[in-house]
Amino acid sequence: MPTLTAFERSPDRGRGLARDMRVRWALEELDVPYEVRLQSFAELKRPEHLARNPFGQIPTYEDGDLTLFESGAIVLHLAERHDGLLPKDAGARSRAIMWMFAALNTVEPPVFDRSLVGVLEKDRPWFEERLATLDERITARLGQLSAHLGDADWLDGEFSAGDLLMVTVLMRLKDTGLLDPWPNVAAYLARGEARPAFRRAFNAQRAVFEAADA
Ligand code: GTB
Repeated sequence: MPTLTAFERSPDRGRGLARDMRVRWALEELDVPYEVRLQSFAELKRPEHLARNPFGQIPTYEDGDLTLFESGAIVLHLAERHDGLLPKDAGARSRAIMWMFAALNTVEPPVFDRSLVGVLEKDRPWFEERLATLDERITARLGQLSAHLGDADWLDGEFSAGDLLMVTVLMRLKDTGLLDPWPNVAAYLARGEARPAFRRAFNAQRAVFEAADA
C-alpha cells in the first residue's frame, strides 16, 4: 500500500489546505488505498525525511522502490497509472496535463503568496499595498478562468487531474471575497468539493487535525 506523508498538526486546522489534500483526493478518485505517515515540523528536517524530499516538506509518496515528492508530480504519477483522472484520447490527455500545470504554475503562485503574506508579513508597513497587488493579480487570473469556464462543469470536458489541482488551488480563496465577482468559478469550486472522493479525502485529513487537537 502506498504511503504519504502529511502534517501531524496542520497549521490550517483541518481546512484541507495542506498539499497532502490533493494527493489524498487523487487516491480517493482512483480508489487506491493508502497509508499516511504523520510528521512533525521537526521531523520534516531530519535526514530520514530529507531522503524522501530534499526540501523537507510534505507531501511525499512511497510505493515499493519509488519515492516521490511534489504534489503535482505525485498526482500525475497516480493519474498515469490508474484510470479516471486523465482522458484516453492523446490530445485531451495532453490538455488535462496542461491544466495541471496551469493550476500549479499560473494560478497557484499569487494565491499561495497571498496566504503567506497574510501569515508572515501582516506587521510589515507595506502589507496593505502588497495584499492589494496580489489581489489584483489573483482577480485577473480568476476573470480569465471565469471566461474560459463559461457555463461548463469542468475545464476541458470530463473531470480530470487538471480540475482536481485547480479546485485545490481555489480552495485557498474561500472566505477572501475574491471569488464573489465570479459565480461560475465559485460554482466550479463547489462542484469539485461536492465530489464524494473529495469529501472522503477532506474528512480523512480533518480527522488528523481533530485527533491532534483532542
Ligand atoms: N511544491 C510543493 C508541493 O506541491 O508538494 C510544496 C509543498 C509544500 O509547500 N509543503 C508544505 C510544507 O511541508 C505544506 S503545504 N511546509 C513545511 C515546511 O516547509 O517546513 C503548504 C501549506 C503550508 C501552510 C499551510 N497553512 O498554514 O495552512 C497550508 C499549506
